[in-house]
Amino acid sequence: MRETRKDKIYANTQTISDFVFDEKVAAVFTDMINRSVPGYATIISMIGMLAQRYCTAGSNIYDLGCSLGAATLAMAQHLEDQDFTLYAIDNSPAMISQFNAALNAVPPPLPAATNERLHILCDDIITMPMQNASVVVLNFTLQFIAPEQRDALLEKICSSLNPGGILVLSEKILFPQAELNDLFIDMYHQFKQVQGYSQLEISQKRAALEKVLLPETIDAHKRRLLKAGFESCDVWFQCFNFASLVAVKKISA
Ligand code: GEK
Repeated sequence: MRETRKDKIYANTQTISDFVFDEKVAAVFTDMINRSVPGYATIISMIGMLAQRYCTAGSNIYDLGCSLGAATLAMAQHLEDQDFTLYAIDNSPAMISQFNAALNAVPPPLPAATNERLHILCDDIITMPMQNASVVVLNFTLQFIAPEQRDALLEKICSSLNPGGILVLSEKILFPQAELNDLFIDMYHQFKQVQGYSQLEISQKRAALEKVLLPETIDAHKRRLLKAGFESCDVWFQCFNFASLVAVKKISA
């Protein structure tokens, strides 16, 4: 297994430009996301359990914005012997190449037979076709999609799901009440400090993400999910301003 490198990208004072998922970020991404998203490891492991429950024989599973494939691997490990095809998609060439390298590590994270069920693609989740899905994962990806493209993406996802299929949607979130919004952001920054990030790192990363990561309220997400055609949706995990929802497509029309 490859060593996880420590994220020091914003450790020194620098001119801040918009955050991008380039080689530098991909090289430290596992450390970055674990120290930046409270509950990340729990969410990843529960995505594996949800996939085990909802994957149906012969169906497709999609991990949209897979980065280094943490959710993909959790699902594949839970589904080992089942009949599924798992598409892991990201439009960052650096992420896809490092994900592929991790799959070829010694010892490999997955048995060869499970590996054959994975298709890792460098593609745009907005334009790529989807069909015959039982489980779709958007784990902290929708927040990076332009707001005007979000409705159409969720409609495409809902149409691609078979009846009874699910979407797992994890996002950084906003709160309508300013007092709670401020409290959760403060607690989140405290969490990052406890994880070893300095005030400089926290403020420079925040500036880099300002125009790139655009969060919404839980209500806005729920409204969009129902409008896209899901029958029901609700939050199954929340820690401060990070939440994960599950949305279920109606079993029969
Ligand atoms: C995880 N899900 O570890 N098409 C494809 N990929 C995209 C697009 C797009 N249009 N826009 C952004 N991405 C992962 C973490 S990170 C979240 C997801 C974060 C990709 C982008 O390249 C990046 O790899 C990912 O979405 C978001 O469970 O860094 O907070």
